Amino acid sequence: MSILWQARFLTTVNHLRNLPELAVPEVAFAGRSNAGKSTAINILCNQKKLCFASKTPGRTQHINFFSIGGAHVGQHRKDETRQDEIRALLVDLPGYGYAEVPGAAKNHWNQLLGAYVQKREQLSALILIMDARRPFTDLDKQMLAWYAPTGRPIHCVLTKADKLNRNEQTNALREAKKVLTEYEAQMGLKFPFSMQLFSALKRIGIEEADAKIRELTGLDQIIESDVSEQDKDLSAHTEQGKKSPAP
Ligand SMILES: Nc1nc2c(ncn2[C@@H]2O[C@H](COP(=O)(O)OP(=O)(O)OP(=O)(O)O)[C@@H](O)[C@H]2O)c(=O)[nH]1
Ligand SMILES: [Mg+2]
Repeated sequence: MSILWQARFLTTVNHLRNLPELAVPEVAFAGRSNAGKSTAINILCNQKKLCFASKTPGRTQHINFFSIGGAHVGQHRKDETRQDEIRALLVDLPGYGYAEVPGAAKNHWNQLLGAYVQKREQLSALILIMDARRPFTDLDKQMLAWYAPTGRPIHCVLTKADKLNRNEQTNALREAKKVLTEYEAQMGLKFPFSMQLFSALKRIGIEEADAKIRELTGLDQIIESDVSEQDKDLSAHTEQGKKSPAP
């Protein structure tokens, strides 16, 4: 059981001025529309409908925040989150590159996205979700151009790996690494990066992504016993509110 399973919807934002003011680390999932961001978040949080994933591209049109900490895992999912116990946020960003969005809306998204990844202080890392069959399209490079100068870590998740055979998977990883190494050299930049294969369908790379996200948010500093203690504590808290059974 991962601490990410405690994820709860926190808020949805369409303007930078409405970003949540919690001072906890955030990890944001960026990528082309339809790449599989929402699906990846759902699977990592072990919840089917935390994020709205869909066959129709352009589904996630706002910045959606999910809190980790301050809530139960499992059967108590409707319990209220204790705001003061939130330890990190996962952020589902609107996908880029969806052709059928009207110009004005597209500009609005781009500005929102660009400003968020460049300026958000709490943003501790970017998870760049890319289809393993075509990593680093021009729009992914645009995202890189916004974010890389911050010098913060990037973890690339090459998803839909189920569509590739072993050889192709190895090549995809090698190619993606090459793009980032060359980008660093070309731009005279340095930023920590890592990458992995992932498939929601075949459940490839889930543990690896989970461990990476916990590392990047500092959640791996929370030892398991703390999590179960917190869960126990929260059960006691919610039990109080319930009507006691007749003696
Ligand atoms: N084969 C396969 N399909 C996947 C995988 N991950 C996601 N998909 C499918 O890809 C489609 C898009 O997934 P979403 O998670 O909604 O994509 P998104 O990146 O959130 O898209 P936007 O919200 O438009 O930005 C859905 O039909 C998913 O079922 C995977 O690992 N393998
Ligand atoms: Mg989505």
